[in-house]
Order: sequence, then C-alpha cells, then structure tokens
Amino acid sequence: MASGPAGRSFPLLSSLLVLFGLSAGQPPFEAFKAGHSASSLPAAASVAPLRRYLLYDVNPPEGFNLRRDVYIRIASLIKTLLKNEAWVLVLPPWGRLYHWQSPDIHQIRIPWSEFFDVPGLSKNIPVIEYEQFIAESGGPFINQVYVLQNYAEGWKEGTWEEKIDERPCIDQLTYSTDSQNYYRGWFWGYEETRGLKLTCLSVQGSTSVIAPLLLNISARSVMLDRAENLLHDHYGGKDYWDTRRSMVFARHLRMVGNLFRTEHLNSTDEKDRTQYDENWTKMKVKLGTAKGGPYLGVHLRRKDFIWGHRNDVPSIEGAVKKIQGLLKSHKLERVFVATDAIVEEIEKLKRLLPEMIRFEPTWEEIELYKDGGIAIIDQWICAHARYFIGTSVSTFSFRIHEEREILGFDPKTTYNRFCGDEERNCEQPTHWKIVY
Ligand SMILES: Nc1nc2c(ncn2[C@@H]2O[C@H](COP(=O)(O)OP(=O)(O)OP(=O)(O)O)[C@@H](O)[C@H]2O)c(=O)[nH]1
Ligand SMILES: *[C@@H]1O[C@H](CO)[C@@H](O)[C@H](O)[C@H]1NC(C)=O
Ligand SMILES: *[C@@H]1O[C@H](CO)[C@@H](O)[C@H](O)[C@H]1NC(C)=O
Ligand SMILES: *[C@@H]1O[C@H](CO)[C@@H](O)[C@H](O)[C@H]1NC(C)=O
Repeated sequence: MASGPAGRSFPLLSSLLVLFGLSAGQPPFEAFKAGHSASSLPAAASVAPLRRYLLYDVNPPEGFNLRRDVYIRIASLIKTLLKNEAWVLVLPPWGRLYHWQSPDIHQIRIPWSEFFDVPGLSKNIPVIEYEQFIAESGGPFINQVYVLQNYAEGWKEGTWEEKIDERPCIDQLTYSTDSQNYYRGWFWGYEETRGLKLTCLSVQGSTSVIAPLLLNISARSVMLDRAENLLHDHYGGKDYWDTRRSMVFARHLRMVGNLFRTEHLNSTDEKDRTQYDENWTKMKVKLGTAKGGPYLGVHLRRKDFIWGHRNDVPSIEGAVKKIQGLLKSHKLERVFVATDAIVEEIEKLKRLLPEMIRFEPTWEEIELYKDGGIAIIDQWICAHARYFIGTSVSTFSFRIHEEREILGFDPKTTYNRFCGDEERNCEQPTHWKIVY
C-alpha cells in the first residue's frame, strides 16, 4: 500500500508514542497531506501522525445498543494493538439506523460527541472522530478494508478454534469499484471515502484474533466491516467494564434527562443518592448506595419484539397488570415508561394506565437530539428510577442495567423483566458485577 495517499508508520517510533502517552485530541498536522510520504517529512513534524488508524462498521440492520456492544469489543482490540504499536480508533459516525424513523430529520454522519462524552472515551483508549481522521490522515482514503464473514463451511460441534483466513467473499459485496479501481461503499454516509484495497476475511473467535494480522500488514488505516463477527475477548471482565464505564452519555442529554426528573418525577441526585461524576474513573459506588427517584422505571420494547409473537414479551394488558402490582408493592405513585410502541399501543397504554409519565419530545427536540439522543434520555431516566423493569433480551434494557450498576443500585431493583402472558419459566436477567 506504499502507493496510497498515506504510507504506514514505523513500528519503533509508534511504540515510543505509546510510551509517551500520546493519544487522541492532537491537532491535524499540516505537513501530513496527500502527496507527502512519511519518509520525506522532517522528523519533528512526522512524530504525531505516526499512528495507525482502525475503523469499523457493523451490519446495517443492527440497532444502536448492539452497536455500543461492538464498540466494547473493538476497544479491546485497540488495547491489544497498543501493546505493540500506536493505534487510534476512528469512531464510526452514526446514521441510517433502521430504528431511527422520525421523518424529515437528518440522521446520518452524526459524530459520537452528539451522544457520548468523547473526552471520557479517550480516558480509556485513543479515539478520534471520522472527520478528524480525514484531516489528519490526508484525505478520505482507507488503505485496507476487511469485510469480516464466517467460514463458508461453518464449524463442527466440539471443534471450536479461534482462526482467521483470507477467503473468497461469501455474500454479495456492498462495495463497488470506481474507474480508478478504488472501492466505493456506504462509509457512514461519507460518499467521497474510498477503500484502496478490499479483502474478505473469514473469522471465528474473539476480537484479538485479528491483532497479529493487523500488526503484520503495512496498511496505515484499516477498516473492519461487519465487525460484529468478532466476539468479546472477555465479556464482563475488567476490560469490558472499563470501556463500558467510559461510555458516558453526552452532557446535554444527561442534563435534559435530569431536568425532566426534577420537573416531572420529583427526582434529584441529592435526594436519590445518585451523584454522578462525569470523570468515570472516579465512579465507584458500592451497590445498594443509590436510592433512586420515587418512580417505577419501565422499558417496554415492542415493534419487532412482538411481530415474531415471542412468548417472553407481554401483551399491553399483561404489562399494565405487572406495572400496577409493582407500584403497589414498592409504594410508588409514579411510573415512567420508555417504549418504542406504535401510536395505537401508546393510546391503549394511556387508557389502561392514565398515570403513566413519558418523555414526549417536540419535533424541535427530536431534530436537536435525534432519535438516538431521545433513546438515551429515556435510558437515563429509567436508570435513575427506584425500581426498574425491562424487556426480555433487549439490548436497550441491558444497557440500562449496566447504567444502574454503575450508579450503585441494589441488583434486586435492576435485573427485572416482564414475562410473557403465557410464559411458564420466566427467567430473570443475569446480574453482571462491575470489575473495577
Ligand atoms: N426512545 C426510545 N427508543 C426506543 C425504545 N425502545 C427501543 N427504541 C428504539 O429502538 C431501538 C432498539 O434497538 P436496540 O437499541 O438495538 O435494542 P434492542 O431492544 O435489543 O433491539 P435489537 O437490537 O433490534 O434486538 C433503539 O435503539 C431505539 O432507537 C424506548 O423505550 N425509547
Ligand atoms: C506475516 O506476513 C508474512 C509475509 O507477508 C506472512 O508470510 C506471514 O504468514 C504473516 N503472519 C501473520 C501472523 O499474518
Ligand atoms: C417530593 O419528594 C419529597 C421527599 O423526597 C416529598 O417530601 C415531597 O412531598 C415530594 N413532592 C411532591 C410534589 O411529590
Ligand atoms: C479523573 O479522575 C482521575 C482519578 O480517578 C484523575 O487522575 C484525573 O486527573 C481526572 N481527570 C479529569 C479530567 O478531571
């Protein structure tokens, strides 16, 4: 890839950068523009850009909260790479998500800073936004794109092994070549982006299985498409939790949620003992410390969760019955409901549960915070409830569990889910303890 717009870095210098703790947040270097090669630059100017870039994307139908999980896996890969070379993770811009259906709202090329506290992310691993990558690396070029896939032959029971191999592409590629033989594709809505080389990789295993390959090739920027094919290095371990804790929601969204708690739910951090430190490295709260606001928090996932007639999801009537029971047993008067239910179901809910409180954004608020931000506000409010109940195997509910774990709630008030009306064996969610 020496002929590409940007050559690769020198491993030795890169390792030094790691030693000196250089990371995200440096200004792009003027000298490092398309046409220059690293070796022709004066030594001093070439120091900062000598890091390699990891980019990734996820299967288009995957939702926001599964994508947050993939971020944790990729962060783990970055940590593995950093043991050998200076790498930085390029945050994949948000957009074109299937669930983000608010009409007339521009929802592509959204930077991570609209949803998360990027300085917080940077305390865990070096990260930059995509536009900084373009500026810093010399243009919208990605040296190597790997499309991850399974093995065509599958795997035989009992013979699981971690492996990775260049293989012919199994699925129809979502990329096409242009007149210069560069690869064009979705690239998070950045049409001008080109992949210089593209290869399909069959993978089976956790994220770090790909590290030796990345350290062995010369491409300076590498994109892993379909990154969800890589599994967690260690789900629920310290690495997992460090990254999860670093995913602090953007301040403006937390503020909107807090204001709503104060105005509609008589809930403040002081009274509810949910004091929050934006510097996540300082958040280490003993379980049972947080009391939570005087309301029941509910996440009721509908849409595709009921279309399949799953038996672990309740009817609206069933959910209301459960909610009324919980209000009584926990002596609560208010209930906050987060849901993706369609209008008809919401009307029914309102009829059966008139006291229900929801965060109902105006069009202007949706335009400002986007569907992703509104979902985060819902999650934030649920995370501060005295008692929470969610929906079976919803990653949206799982992320609320984690948020409550970080805030220091008694697990009994968190790991609860609705049961299907006819569900016999209604197993409750697993308690995942934070490893600090
Ligand atoms: N505002 C809001 N949006 C929701 C709510 N429930 C679901 N959604 C939307 O629907 C999406 C659900 O997809 P995910 O975030 O991936 O979570 P999930 O519930 O596990 O769904 P799948 O990943 O599709 O299995 C969310 O990202 C939101 O956009 C809710 O209570 N409030
Ligand atoms: C590293 O690259 C060399 C030469 O391209 C190749 O022979 C070797 O198998 C590679 N090793 C790994 C771990 O990919
Ligand atoms: C709010 O909560 C406090 C206790 O924390 C209570 O004394 C007060 O009456 C509540 N106010 C309303 C309007 O419910
Ligand atoms: C965050 O907290 C850590 C201690 O846990 C401290 O060393 C660091 O300076 C703090 N960072 C900021 C930006 O406040």
